[in-house]
Amino acid sequence: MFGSFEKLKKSLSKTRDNLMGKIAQVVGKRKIDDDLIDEIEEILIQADVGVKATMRLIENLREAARANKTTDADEVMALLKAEISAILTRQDDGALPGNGNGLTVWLITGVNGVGKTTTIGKLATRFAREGRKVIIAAGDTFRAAAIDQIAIWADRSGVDIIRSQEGADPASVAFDAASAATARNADILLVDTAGRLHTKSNLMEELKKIKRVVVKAAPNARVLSKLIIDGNTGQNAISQVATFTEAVGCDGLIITKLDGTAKGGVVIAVAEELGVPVEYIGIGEQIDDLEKFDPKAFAEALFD
Ligand SMILES: Nc1nc2c(ncn2[C@@H]2O[C@H](COP(=O)(O)OP(=O)(O)O)[C@@H](O)[C@H]2O)c(=O)[nH]1
Ligand SMILES: [Mg+2]
Repeated sequence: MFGSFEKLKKSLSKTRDNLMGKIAQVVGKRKIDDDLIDEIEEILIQADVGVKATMRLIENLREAARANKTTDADEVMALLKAEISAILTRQDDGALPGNGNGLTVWLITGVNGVGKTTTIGKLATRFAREGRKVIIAAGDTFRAAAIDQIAIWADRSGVDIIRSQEGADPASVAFDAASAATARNADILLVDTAGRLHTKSNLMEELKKIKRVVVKAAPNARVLSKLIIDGNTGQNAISQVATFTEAVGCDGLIITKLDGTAKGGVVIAVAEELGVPVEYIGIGEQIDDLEKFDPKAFAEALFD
C-alpha cells in the first residue's frame, strides 16, 4: 500500500505543483481576504479543476473566511483538501467485472491516442492475475499496426485474443469475440476500438454497431462502455464524455497519462460535473502503471 501511494504521489507531482503548490505559495503568510481568494480561484481554474468545482471550493472558502474559521494558511489548505476529497468521494465506486456471474464485456472507447490499447493491456493483466478468464477483441482494424499492438499486449498479459485482418469490419471482430467469450466461459471480454475523431459521426455509428452485435452474440452478458480520457485533455474531457455517452453510453471513466501532466485537476472537474465514476487511472506506459482510482488517496497525494 505504502509503495503504491508513493508511486501515485510521484506520478501526480506536476499536478500537485501546479495546483496545491501554487496555492500554498500565494497563501504563504498572508491575510485571508478577497484578493487572496480571487488568486486561489484563478489557480484552480488554470489547473483544470473546472468552473463548477472551483465555484464550490471558493464559496466554501469565502464562507469559512467570513465566519473567521479559516484564518491561516494551514487552515486554508486543510479546508481545500477536505472539500476536494469530498468531491472525489461523492462518486460511486465502479463495480468489478466478472465475479463468476457470467460474462462482462467492456467496450473500450475514446478518441485517438488517449491510451485505449495500452489500458486494455494493463486491465487484461490485472484481471488475469486476479484469476479471471479474459479475452481481448482487436476491434481497431483501421491499421495493421493497431492489431499488432494489441496482440503484443495480449501476449504480455497471457490472455487470448480474437483478431482479424487490417480493414476488416470491427463489428464482425466484436461479434466473433463475443461468441468466443461465451463459448469459452470467459469472465471478461475487453473490446479495443478505433478512436478517430469523435466529431466524425461514422465512428459513433461504428461504435453503436459494435455494441449491438455484442449484445446479439452474448445476450446474457453485461455490456458496459468504458471511456478513456487523456489526463492532458483539460476541459474538453467534458464534451468527450457527452459525445460518447450519446452514442454508446458511458458506465465508467479511465483517466490516463496522469504521470506526465500538470492538468490532473481535470479529475476533480469530472467528478464534480459528471455522474460517471472514475474507475482507474493510468500513471505510466508500463504494464503495472494502472491503479484502481482511490479518491481519498488521490486527494491526499495532491497535498502531501
Ligand atoms: N505516460 C503515459 N503514457 C501512456 C499512458 N497510457 C498510454 N500511454 C501512451 O499513450 C500512447 C497512446 O496509447 P495507445 O494505447 O496506443 O492509445 P489508443 O490510440 O487510444 O489506443 C502510447 O505511447 C502509450 O504508451 C499513461 O498512463 N501514461
Ligand atoms: Mg489503439
